[in-house]
Amino acid sequence: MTLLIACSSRAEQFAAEVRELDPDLEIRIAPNIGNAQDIRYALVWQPPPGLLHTLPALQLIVSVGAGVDSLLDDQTLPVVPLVRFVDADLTARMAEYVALHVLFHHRRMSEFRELQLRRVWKYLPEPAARDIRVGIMGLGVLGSAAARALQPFGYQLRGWSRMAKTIEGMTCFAGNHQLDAFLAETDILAAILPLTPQTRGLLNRSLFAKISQRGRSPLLPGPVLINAGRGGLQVDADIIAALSAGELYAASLDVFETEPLAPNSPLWSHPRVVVTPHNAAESSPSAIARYAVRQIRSLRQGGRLENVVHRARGY
Ligand code: NDP
Ligand code: OXD
Repeated sequence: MTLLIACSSRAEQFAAEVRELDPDLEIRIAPNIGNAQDIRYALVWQPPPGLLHTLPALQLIVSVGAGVDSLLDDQTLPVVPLVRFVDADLTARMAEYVALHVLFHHRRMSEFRELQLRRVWKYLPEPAARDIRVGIMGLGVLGSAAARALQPFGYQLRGWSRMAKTIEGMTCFAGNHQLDAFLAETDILAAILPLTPQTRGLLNRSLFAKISQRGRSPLLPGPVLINAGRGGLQVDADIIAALSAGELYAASLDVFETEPLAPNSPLWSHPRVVVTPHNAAESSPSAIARYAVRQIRSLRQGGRLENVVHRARGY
């Protein structure tokens, strides 16, 4: 029974953690696969496309990421259960990220920071949280945790998902036919969607134009975009154009069309943009190892796997 760890980073760390948890499990680290027939399980993060296809006895793929878009892009991905990572610590970190950036822009911190650097003591009007509508795109594990984190501040919460939902304290919208209505009721938009063919490029200029512009004075100076889902959801150039045109007031971006973000991207230096290096919700190697070992044991014992990806849906 052999586990292959095929991760573009932290592979040795994962291996050390798994060894401690299950010393009987043989571990190989890609590209040192050995006899491919031995490998029953794979723990992966951005494995080379085609690699998993070369493992004829593979029974389970555990994704180090909560998002599995890059795995599903591999047309040769074996049709065995694919389990994505879901974890309380990761979820809490995403909720923190979203709450932090909603508060940051609501409280106009990029402007206060600029004033501070110029040693200017100046009051800027700030609306009450109860007057701001935060629209969350994606109401899964992470989006719903972000909503719970925002609730105590008193924001008006709006949510958008694929299937209709009822969530206490939130007005929920679902499907493409309700997207415009959702945007029209949103001042700060936080995207925590998976990247699928349906969501690719969704955060574009025409969508920004549909976000409520009610936020303009005396409320927020304009709509805010937060993207902590995937870079492929957004069109970087459209964000820059919308900021320049005043269609967006500010943005916090954790993910980009191309990562790392190119040194010459205007997003780095835009005064109303916060750039973070895809670290909204970092997952800990020990939690990942525990999770992977649990899934492997479950499979061996004929138990239920957790968080199995629905391939046709793409998440
Ligand atoms: P879930 O699968 O739990 O939730 C996904 C949500 O997106 C669901 O509510 C789903 O709707 C909704 N959704 C999917 N497709 C559409 C669509 N076409 N239209 C409307 N809604 C849609 O995922 P998680 O919450 O665990 O994670 C979300 C994403 O966050 C991951 O896929 C990953 O890309 C990203 N991520 C980013 C991290 C970072 O550090 N920046 C860290 C971890 C994850 P429904 O409920 O109806 O199915
Ligand atoms: C993930 C990520 O999908 O870190 O888990 O982006």
